[in-house]
Amino acid sequence: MPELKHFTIESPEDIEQAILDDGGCILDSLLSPDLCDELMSDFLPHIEDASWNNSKYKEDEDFFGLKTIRFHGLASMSDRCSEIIGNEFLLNLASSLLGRGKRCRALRVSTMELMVLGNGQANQQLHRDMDSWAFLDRSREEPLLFSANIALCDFTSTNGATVVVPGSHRWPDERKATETDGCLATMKKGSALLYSGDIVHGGGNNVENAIRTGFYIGFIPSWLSPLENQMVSNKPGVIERLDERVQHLLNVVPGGFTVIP
Ligand SMILES: O=C(O)CCC(=O)C(=O)O
Ligand SMILES: [Fe+2]
Repeated sequence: MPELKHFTIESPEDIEQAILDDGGCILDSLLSPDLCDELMSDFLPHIEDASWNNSKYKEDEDFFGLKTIRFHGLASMSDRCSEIIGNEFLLNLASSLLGRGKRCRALRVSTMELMVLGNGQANQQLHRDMDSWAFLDRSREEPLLFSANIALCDFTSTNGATVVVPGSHRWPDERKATETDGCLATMKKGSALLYSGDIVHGGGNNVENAIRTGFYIGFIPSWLSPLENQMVSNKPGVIERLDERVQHLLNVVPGGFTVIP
């Protein structure tokens, strides 16, 4: 069985190399457990109010599954989102990774999503997040989407830890993953699965009687269209009150976050 390498924030170069070589890795202890608990207490009332498979679109069931709750507009639910959007470590890594091809001079956030899996959620369809921009070819070294799925609780082999197929970011589209190609991104609360938009992955199977919650944030070059319009997904006035730098990252003020040359 393949495995994902684990790192700490002390080794940014090794992390970047692992994302280039394997398509992803796990960063232990990105956020403090206290910050995760605070984020969860902000999100919990919204989760409790929502129904399973809360997408407006029936066809989304096939992709997301039946026992999942997904939210956008996260800045309206928690002021602490700014700490993730402005996280220096993630921004520097995103800047270094996306900047490799010299085709990205500024970056921004594509979307943030809360990914809640409940008891009975089956394995999600395996996919590449880059498929959201289906017209882009994948024959380049650097990713055009760099994502973090931050564990707001422990991700275990029984509560839906993400299934990841290391190396699949370099596979041709027609190659299908078999069961032995994948591994589970098990990790502690506060750790994050860091991955290229080209890697094959999907949410795992939750057989526990507790929810599994991941906080997704994806970074793209500023010339690519973001998936989420934060002015539309958030309540009026919320985004306008955020730091100028965060507003740049959320595409409200033009310019994005300048990539280190
Ligand atoms: O829930 C997860 O761990 C991953 C979900 C995912 O990959 C997606 O919805 O794109
Ligand atoms: Fe995904």
